[in-house]
Order: sequence, then structure tokens, then C-alpha cells
Amino acid sequence: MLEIGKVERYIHEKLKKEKLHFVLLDPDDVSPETAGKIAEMSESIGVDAIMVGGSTGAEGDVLDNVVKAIKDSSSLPVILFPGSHGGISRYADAIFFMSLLNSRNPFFITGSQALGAFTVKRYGIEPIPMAYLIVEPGETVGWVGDAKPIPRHKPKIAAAYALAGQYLGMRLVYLEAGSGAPQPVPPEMIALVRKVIDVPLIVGGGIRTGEQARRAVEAGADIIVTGTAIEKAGSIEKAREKLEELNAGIKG
Ligand code: 1GP
Repeated sequence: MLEIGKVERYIHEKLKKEKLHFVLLDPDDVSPETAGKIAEMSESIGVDAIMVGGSTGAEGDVLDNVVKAIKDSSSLPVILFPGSHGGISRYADAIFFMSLLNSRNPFFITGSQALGAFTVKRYGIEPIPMAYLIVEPGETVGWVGDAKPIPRHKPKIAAAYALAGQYLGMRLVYLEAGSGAPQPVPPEMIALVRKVIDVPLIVGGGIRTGEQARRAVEAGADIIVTGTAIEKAGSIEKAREKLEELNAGIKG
């Protein structure tokens, strides 16, 4: 029988008490040393998990070394956020086993998933099925994933895809504006998706301030993902300040 794994249970348990903050580290942008430092800091500040992945170059040794450095310096769960089946590391705890539902290319909906499935099983990584939806502008992941980005002023399209994802058995829905997006997913879209689905809602892309994070949470996001604001803070001290600001916006 299929059982829900440890990391997914951890997410559900924590969600009973508060909204969650996941920090995304892209191995193509951060060294293992910096990743370790950010992970340690994240844990001390109250971040709930570290996601690792990216659309380009987050594979092989580069990926493994970042995951290992994070595991060595914190006890937070490490969840893979792969751009394709190349983004699997045996050292991670779990993987968002995601389908880019609004891609034009079946490779990103089911193809890459089939190519990666046996690797996930062999490594014993916990798969967490997730509907991944790209909202305008979509940035690099939208281009690479051949998405038909959901127009920002069409929340109903996002809600329809999100509900379809839930009905297909996906246990999380992720609304993604794209890493480094000039604006995050609009609150009206988050609110409608939240109203329609029952599974936890993750929101990310372009969230740079505590205020933006708070607005996303107030609109109905359960989990906020932040990456660029921390990776590009400029120094470890500034990254700490940014993490604290974002975390305060999420946790209230
Ligand atoms: C990207 O949603 C994540 O996949 C995080 O985006 O880098 O803009 O925080 P940012």
C-alpha cells in the first residue's frame, strides 16, 4: 500500500500550526559552502525546509555537492525541485515529483517523470506528487519548460488547472511566477486557487520583501518559496536580514 512519507507528514504537521517558508537554492548559483551557510542560518531563523534545484546546470556533482553541504550543516529536510530527471540527487530526503501541467511539451508533463522514476525508487527518495503551474511572466523556467504561462489577470485558469491537478492525485499545487520575476503571483489568483482546492498551496517567484510574502499568505498561500532575494542579497549578513524579514512576513 502507498504510504505518505516522512517529509510530507512533516509538512502537514507543521501546517496545522503555521504557514511555512521554504528556501530555494540553485546549485548553478551558489557554491556548496554558501549553500551550507544559508541552510544553517535558515534553520536558526525558523525556515521549514530547503529546496534544491534549477532550470539549467543543477545536475550531477554540482547538485550532489550542494545537497551534501546542506545536509552537513542543518537538519532541515532537503527537497529536490528538479528542472528535469537530471535534477535527482541520492543525498536528498524528498523530491517534488512534479508535472508542469501547463506546458506545451509532454516531456515536462510526463516524459521526464518517466525517465526519472526508477532513479527516485533506486535512491529511496520520497516522492511528493505536485502540480506545477507557471504564471506570467514565467522567467527561465517558463521558457525552458515550454509553458503557456497563465495570464496574470486570469485567476480562473489557474484555479481550473490547480483543481485538475488535485483530481489527478497531486497532493500539492505550486503557483510559480518564475525565479526572479519582477512581480509575484497576484494575490487575487492565489485567493481563487486557495478557494477551489483542498491540498496545500505553494507560491513562489519574485517574492522579495516581507510585505509581499505577507500578502501572499493573507491571500491563501500555505507555503512561500524564496530564492533570489536570499541568494543575491550580497553578503551572508544581508542574507540573514532578508531571511528574517521574509520569515516574519510569512509567520506573522
Ligand atoms: C523559483 O519560486 C521560486 O522557482 C523562487 O523564486 O527566486 O524569485 O524567489 P525567486
